[in-house]
Amino acid sequence: MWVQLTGLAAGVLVLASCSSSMSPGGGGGHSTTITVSDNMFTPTPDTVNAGTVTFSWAGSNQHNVTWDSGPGTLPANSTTKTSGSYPATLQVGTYQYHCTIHGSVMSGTIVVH
Ligand SMILES: [Cu+2]
Repeated sequence: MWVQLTGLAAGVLVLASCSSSMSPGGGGGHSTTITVSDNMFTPTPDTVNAGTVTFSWAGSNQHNVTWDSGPGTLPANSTTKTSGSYPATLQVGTYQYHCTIHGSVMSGTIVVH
């Protein structure tokens, strides 16, 4: 019983520390699915565990995901398209990316840990 309670408390602490690191209304999140819409990525900044994130196109205009910086070899950039999805496998570190059509106004950050 004590072990179970301790495990539960640890889980709550992890969740609490994660959400408290976000500024109020900053639009950050914890999702392995990032929406590509006109003209923004959601959520950003995004904080996830190492592994695969999937970008999912939801807007009506053409967009792409082009990596600017990150740890190790960057994933291949997505194609430019209006629908569909694109998976990227990420390692621990901070990634910066943007859409080359819309430039810095359509950019994002993913923190992987
Ligand atoms: Cu775009």
